[in-house]
Amino acid sequence: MVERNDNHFNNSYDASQIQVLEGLEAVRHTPGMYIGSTGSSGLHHLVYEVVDNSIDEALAGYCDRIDVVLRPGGVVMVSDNGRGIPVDEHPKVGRPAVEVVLTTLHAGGKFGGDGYKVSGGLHGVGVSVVNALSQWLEVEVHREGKVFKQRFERGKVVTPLKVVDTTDVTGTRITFKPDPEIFEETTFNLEILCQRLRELAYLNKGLLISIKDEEKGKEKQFKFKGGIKEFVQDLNKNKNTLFAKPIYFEAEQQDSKVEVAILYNDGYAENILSYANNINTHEGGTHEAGFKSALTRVINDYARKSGQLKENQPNLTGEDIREGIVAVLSVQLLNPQFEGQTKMKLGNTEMRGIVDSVVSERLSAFLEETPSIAKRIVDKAIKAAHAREAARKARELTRRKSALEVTALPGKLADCSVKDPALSEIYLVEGDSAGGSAKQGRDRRFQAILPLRGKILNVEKARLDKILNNEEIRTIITAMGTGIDEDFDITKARYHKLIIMTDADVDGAHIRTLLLTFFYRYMRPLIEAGYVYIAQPPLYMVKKGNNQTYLYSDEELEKHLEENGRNGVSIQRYKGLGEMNPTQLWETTMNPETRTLLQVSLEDAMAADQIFTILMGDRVEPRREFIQTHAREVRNLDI
Ligand code: 0RA
Repeated sequence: MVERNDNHFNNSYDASQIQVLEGLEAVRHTPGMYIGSTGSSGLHHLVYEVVDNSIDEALAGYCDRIDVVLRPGGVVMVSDNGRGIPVDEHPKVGRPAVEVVLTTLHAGGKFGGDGYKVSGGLHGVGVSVVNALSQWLEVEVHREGKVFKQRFERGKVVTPLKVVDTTDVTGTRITFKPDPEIFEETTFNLEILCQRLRELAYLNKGLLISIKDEEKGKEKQFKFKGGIKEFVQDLNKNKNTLFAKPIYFEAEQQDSKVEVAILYNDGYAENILSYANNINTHEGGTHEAGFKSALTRVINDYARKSGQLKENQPNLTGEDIREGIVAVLSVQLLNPQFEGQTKMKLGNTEMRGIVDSVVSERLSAFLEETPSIAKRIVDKAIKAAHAREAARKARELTRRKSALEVTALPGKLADCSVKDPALSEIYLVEGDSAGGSAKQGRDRRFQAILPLRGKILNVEKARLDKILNNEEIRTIITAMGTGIDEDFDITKARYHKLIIMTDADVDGAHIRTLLLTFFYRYMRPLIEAGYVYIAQPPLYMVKKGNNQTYLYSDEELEKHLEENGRNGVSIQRYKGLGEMNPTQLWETTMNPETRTLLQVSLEDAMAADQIFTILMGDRVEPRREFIQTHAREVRNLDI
């Protein structure tokens, strides 16, 4: 009898072991399913995943600091001062809980009672995924006065959990090295990590998150007592705000938490950042819809009650009311459903009503109590409504004009001779001198060139009517033939490839971000149709004797020098397109036989829009750094 029980136990133990190994094998087999990609983005995801587990511990109220360290050799260490992952034997499988967490897919919330929720969504795939995709991983748990340690390789246990020391603190430390067999890219980018960790620190007020890059000798700490209140203030740096202190409230309803911070500036952009369980919901969703509908209703009600909006005047539109708004909406909920093209849209239907009711109640109370601020917000929205009407008239006028004028093409445009849009491409080229080279170097049968001069309009700071008056933007619109915004018609596109060609420097990156933001906001179907591309000019030319080689990234240059030696080699770094003669420009960047084009996805353009918005509010130095980082990112995008 005893023996049969033992057998039975062993059998199920083996069975669960096999399941575990199969699970982690699946992760290694198709890592993209779990972390999106095995490029830079997937690599950084590993860190976010581990940090998310510590954040959950902070949300449960047991942890107030998280430290991330980048060590030499592509190793990352994430420590927290939470309760420590439990180490007691898991009753079902007879192994320590921490081992189960690290080797079982989605083990997160399956034990330990309440207080430990799975965050779900993009992250929340479980730290076992990180384990499976690491060459090695070590976990160290400080708990019950002891230090427990265990090591894994490619997800498999190599040492059992052992007590290695005593301790008088509690916490968890996970150290891992992403597996180079899995990842194409194994170097972490400090700026990218800082960006996300800073965001997490804003979203979890009072939580200290530090990051140290041991090789670079750089260290940063993020901690915001005011949380998202400070977030919206920082997003408004260097801007004129309508009032100093953000409108702020938080509330709990039906197992969900809602937190909102709102500040207005005198600009025209709408910047609402929404989050669900700390994940940025770029595509919005139910929580954002609830926020917007409550905002529109409450402001209109107040505008009527206060007499600023007269009986005979129509209601203010949501867009009028959101002009110049900077808001952060952060919700926490139990089972988030992420939907949409990029899985960044919250789908849980209950959140619409929850956020709507919280915002209605708290915002109307705020307006009643603070009439001076309420008046400023309503005034601003009424001005926006007038401007919208003026813009409509301006658009109408352009439409009628173009119908009469048989659309004269801009003089600066060197058009191609082919008339079939499917075969035609247009290059938007930064600067007149590069534009000149491109005109000489192109194949004029199917390649059109439009040089763009000077600083292109700052789309963020202008309204639609002003954008229409900007010469550079008008030229692009006329050359494309599609119209914009409500009038956009993709069937009228004169080219099926629109190629942005800018210098590989900060200004070039800025112009590209501006253009992508403009296309994202006013010609989005162009991006959705896959018509927008980014040219890839070389960064270097390496000369040895009569041999010339063009190289398109720092990595390529390094590799080339390693393979061919450095002796007698001269390296030219191209700062601008203007440094290439027409033939070189054709060979390296424009000839369809040899060039590389990056097709811009909706996600890329959305990221540009996001970055753009962040940039406009930043101080100059971080802005520069940010653009430089981003410039590299965009170059590395997959087609
Ligand atoms: C399950 C239960 C408990 C804590 C944790 C998990 C936990 C997980 C991670 C991952 C990183 N840091 C972490 N800290 C804690 C609660 C255990 C208890 O009741 O003491």
